[in-house]
Amino acid sequence: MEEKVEKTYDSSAIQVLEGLEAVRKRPGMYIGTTDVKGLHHLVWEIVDNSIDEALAGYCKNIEVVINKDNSITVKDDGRGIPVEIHPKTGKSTVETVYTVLHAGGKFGGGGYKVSGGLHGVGASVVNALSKWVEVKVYKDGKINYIRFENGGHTVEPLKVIGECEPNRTGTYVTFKPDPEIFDTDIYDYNTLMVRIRELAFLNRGLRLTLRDDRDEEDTTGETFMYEGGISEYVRFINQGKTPIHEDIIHLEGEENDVMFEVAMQYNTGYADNIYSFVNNINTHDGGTHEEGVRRALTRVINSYARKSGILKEKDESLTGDDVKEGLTMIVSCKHPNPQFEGQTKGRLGNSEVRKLADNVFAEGFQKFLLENPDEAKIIVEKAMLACRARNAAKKAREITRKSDLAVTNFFGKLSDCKSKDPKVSEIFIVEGDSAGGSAKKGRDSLTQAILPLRGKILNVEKNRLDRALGNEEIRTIITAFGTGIGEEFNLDKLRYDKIIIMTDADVDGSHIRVLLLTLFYRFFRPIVEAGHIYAAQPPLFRIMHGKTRKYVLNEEEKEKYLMSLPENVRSKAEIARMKGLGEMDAEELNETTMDIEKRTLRKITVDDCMEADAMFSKLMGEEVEPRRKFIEDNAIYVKNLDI
Ligand code: 1YM
Repeated sequence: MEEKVEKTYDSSAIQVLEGLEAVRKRPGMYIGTTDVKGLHHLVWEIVDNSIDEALAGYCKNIEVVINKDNSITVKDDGRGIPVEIHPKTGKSTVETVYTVLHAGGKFGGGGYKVSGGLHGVGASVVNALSKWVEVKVYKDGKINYIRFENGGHTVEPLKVIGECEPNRTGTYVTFKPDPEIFDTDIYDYNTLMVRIRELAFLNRGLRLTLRDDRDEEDTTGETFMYEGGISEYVRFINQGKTPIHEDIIHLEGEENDVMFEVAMQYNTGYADNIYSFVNNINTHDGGTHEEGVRRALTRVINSYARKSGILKEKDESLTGDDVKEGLTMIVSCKHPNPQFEGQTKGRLGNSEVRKLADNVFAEGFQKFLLENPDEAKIIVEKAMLACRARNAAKKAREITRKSDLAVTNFFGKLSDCKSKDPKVSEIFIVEGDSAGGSAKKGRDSLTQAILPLRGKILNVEKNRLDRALGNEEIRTIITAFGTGIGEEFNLDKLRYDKIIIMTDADVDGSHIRVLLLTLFYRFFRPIVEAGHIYAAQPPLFRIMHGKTRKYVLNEEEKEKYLMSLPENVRSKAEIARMKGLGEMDAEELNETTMDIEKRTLRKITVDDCMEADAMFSKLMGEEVEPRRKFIEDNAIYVKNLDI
């Protein structure tokens, strides 16, 4: 008998090493990637164990420290990982948790055991992929310590290294990712901070701290704790937006150990910000929890709108799209046995959750509407406006779609290029008729189309798609692009490879650029994302000496060029500051700004557009205070705000 026991023990020990070796051989299977994302994933695997302990009701504080050597320490004040000998492995439970693959869930019992990152495989995976790991467990007045090296080999088995106050408990883990496994070993503070803040929002009352010991100045770290939980998350997202009702609606319910909660608030904008989570994991593709809420939201608003008489019998019912306009919403579900579906496992599949979400939301939201008739009216009317706009936009789209591309009149002032090959075609959107005229003369008409813009295009901040489509310049842009808009948008139909914004380098020029970027960001985001938008860079200076004409983009280049000239030439050089595009003749414009060989273009990124959008909201949105502040701060630069 005894022999048999020993044998079992031996073989399980071999299994252990094989297990962790498998993780090192194919790390991608366990943590997705070994790039910077995988590096950060290790932190979440450890933090998840602390979060589980918090969900079980035993842990109130979690601290994450980036150490000087880019190792990470995670501390919690939970019960501490059990230290007694584990019956199956004959080793301490701590050691078992850190050396047996998938050990985490098997030992506990009860609780959610669920937070888990992408793969939820836990501590042993971190150990397998680390140069070294140290675990300290504070429990029963003792400090227990164990150390692993080189992919999870126990070098110091669990031992007591000191004493602590009898009621102090917790687990401290420090690990150093193995540089042989990861492409990089540098942790990014912001990446850790954003997720830690999110975890604080998603687990109300839990205190999470992040400290960066690489930073001499960071002595206290940043602490995140939100008594309001996801309500505070909604308020955080709606910062800088204008809510249309003061109170954030927060509803929750529980059934068979499944917890469901939702927080929401409408703002005056047209976009929706709906995020859903299951066990603190973002469900990008939604799933049953989100579906339940959306279904109930549409149903309850319609039924309230009808019963209260705001929506008349002849009016059509509001759709899911109508009721989510300007909605910021966080949906969070905690489930002991979540089924994640879809290619990226970003969808919750458990069908019972749909009903729970629907019931909890419908009941609570209906109550809110009945108890707050003023807010209810504002919310319903907003959805009705969205509905009207949707119908108007549909009509307008039909017009742009039906239009015959051959009818040049419909293009307004567009001078199209001869080529119909999108790969070689480009369109210049040019500020002003006079620059437009020069551009038309100076262009390569085979591949370059010119669209002059008269004055300033419509302010899309204050106008929905339907109004925007009523604006001739915008309609011309849409028709010229060929992609359609809204539901019918199709990037494959884009008629130009490059869309080049050509504006003056002054305040008006930058206004037009901001307006265009905002338009693209709101209505043509995929075009921006695919990298088709550019800004032309007209020169700021012309330097003439002898027969040479040299154009330079900025002050710095001017100095550089002048310094490269011999002294006697430099002193005679004539330097002119270019006032605007209109000042250049066709030949000059071609040479400096349009010629594929000579010009400089700047690619516009989504970040540029987001910045433009934010600036635009500040300038043109309904919030008066940010606009006042912006004008005050920038009064010396901004001369003309009458867009
Ligand atoms: C910094 C990392 O791992 N905390 C942690 C882990 C555990 C417990 C408490 C715990 C769980 C249970 C009972 C239980 C774990 N225990 C296990 C296992 N922080 C960190 N805090 N007692 C303590 O689930 O029943 C795995 S993780 F399996 F040993 F119970």
